[in-house]
Amino acid sequence: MKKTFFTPFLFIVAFVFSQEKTANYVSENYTKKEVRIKMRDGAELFTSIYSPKDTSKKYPIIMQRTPYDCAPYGEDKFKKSIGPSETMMKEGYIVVYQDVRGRYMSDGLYDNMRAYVPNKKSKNDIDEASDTYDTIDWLVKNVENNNGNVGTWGISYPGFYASYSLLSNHPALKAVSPQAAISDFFFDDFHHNGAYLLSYWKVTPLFGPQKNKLTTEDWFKFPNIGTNDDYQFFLDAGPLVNLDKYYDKSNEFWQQLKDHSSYDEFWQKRGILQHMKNIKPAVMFVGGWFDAEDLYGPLNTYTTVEKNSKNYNTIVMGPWSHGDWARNSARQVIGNINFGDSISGFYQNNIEANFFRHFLKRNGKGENKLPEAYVFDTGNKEWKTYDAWPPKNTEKQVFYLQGKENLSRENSDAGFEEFISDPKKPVPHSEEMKQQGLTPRKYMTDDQRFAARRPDVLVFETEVLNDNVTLAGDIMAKLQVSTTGTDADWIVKVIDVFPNDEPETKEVQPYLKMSNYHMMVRSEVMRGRFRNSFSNPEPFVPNQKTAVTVKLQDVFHTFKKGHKIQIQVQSTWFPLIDLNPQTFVENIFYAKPEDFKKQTHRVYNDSEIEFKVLK
Ligand code: PG9
Repeated sequence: MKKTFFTPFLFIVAFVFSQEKTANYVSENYTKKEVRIKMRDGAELFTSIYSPKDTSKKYPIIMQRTPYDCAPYGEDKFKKSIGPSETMMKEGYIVVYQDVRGRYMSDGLYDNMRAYVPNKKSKNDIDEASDTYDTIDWLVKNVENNNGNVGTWGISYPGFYASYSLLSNHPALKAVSPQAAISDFFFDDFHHNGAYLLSYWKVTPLFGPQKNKLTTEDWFKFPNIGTNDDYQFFLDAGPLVNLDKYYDKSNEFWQQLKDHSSYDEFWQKRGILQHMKNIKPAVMFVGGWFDAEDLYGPLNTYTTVEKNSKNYNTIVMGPWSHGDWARNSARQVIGNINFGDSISGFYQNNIEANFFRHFLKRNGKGENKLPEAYVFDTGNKEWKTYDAWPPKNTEKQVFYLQGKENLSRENSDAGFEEFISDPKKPVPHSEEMKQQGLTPRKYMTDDQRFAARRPDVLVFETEVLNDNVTLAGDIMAKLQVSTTGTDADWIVKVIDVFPNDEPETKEVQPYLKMSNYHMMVRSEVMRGRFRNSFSNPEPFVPNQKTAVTVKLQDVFHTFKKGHKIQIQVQSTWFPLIDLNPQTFVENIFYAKPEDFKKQTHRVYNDSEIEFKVLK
């Protein structure tokens, strides 16, 4: 089009008009009903039903059960957009939202990650599966113009309820898409391998106090800590019990976190992976390679279903942070890294909409071109499809943490690297003072040069790569370590070191360059006390060489020719995770100031990093 003064103006008009058009799309094309559906034990769950005005055909029902409200409440108030995407909204579905038991306008008490009750004996044996069954049963029998097929979807905690819906075994449930689905709060969100995510402390009120009436408003408050400097605030706070003063006894969840510092029956019974077998509906798991909150969940729930069921079970993993795939961002940028344009649009239109259309509108009949695994290579920045995840054509390749900061395929050194780990001067998880948003996300692709220069961060890197190396699958860091103390955390980071001539981009933050950028590709912590069992923590014997395995979640990343693979190892990561006193105590939440001691840690050169490399 000829460049004229009017082009930008016309663009603005078109953009505003399109937004306006979409903004009223729901109220212009859907009717809304609000009902209270009675569960088998008598509790009534608030349910919002959006039905297409065009009643010339029947529609499947697609439902999201959520702890995060069904706002706006009132049959005359409409959401700006409904369903998994605008594409599906415009295609036409009966879209249902439900406040789960104990939240907002629904009856009952809330139970965080409510445990599944396998052999229900009475109508009072309820869980999220029975609530889903009773809801679906009512919907298919009472909602006008439905075609008898039901789907569920949800992101994050709603993703957990979508996974849970698979256990309802309602015959009308035909397609489920758990997205960034929490599977177990001891490995998703609030803990990683037993280390407590201190950076989530501020959001515990979200699930803390029970509401005392039906309400359309939040009944919980987040603490005001009066500073942007989370690092200093939590360092000054000292032992975790000192944070009690910000929460009263009604914050049950904070109390539960403190009282269950190991993987005990409280957490175990709430994990959903143990129940994910003999699944029948079609399932499409979705996750983001840089999802800081729920990466364990989607990957491990997909794998568990794949192992224990014969149903249609697929996975989509894109270059996304938490929930990015559901946004309409033209450009997919996380922190300083731009992964390309219209990636979430491509997913919504070509993957998600096809999945639900195939199983809910075509009853699974006809050709379905979707692959087992639709995965985005975050190094080459391109989609790939495979008939399995991880791909069958990978091989294990082992590198060793050798002397002189060498990450080598040879294991020729028999020594160790050592560093002083000081809880009073912990390694920051981010250079930035303020945590961006409710929970930290940007660190997942952030530059790690700031850490590489600290004496308490060990660095090992390969020579410049002569060929591309594509990692596809999990990464096992089999460390050989020792400490002068009796407890320690071990953090392993996998970093893509860009060449000095890496082209600069407009996304890179001020004062940073893409030249020699140390891009975080994957990172994980292992709380050393849990090295043999998450339920039975054990101290270290001071100065005794000890095996600690850190499993890092799957990646799909090509380290290009001219780049280097770097591993960083450290023992603090603050305030992303809480401080390990490095003295073995029964429960770190109740550690005393005198328990926190500087210790010397060693990483021996026969420590292995095991990659799954695409052949
Ligand atoms: N799993 C996400 C989350 C839960 C609790 C605290 C912070 C994040 C989510 O549901 O968005």
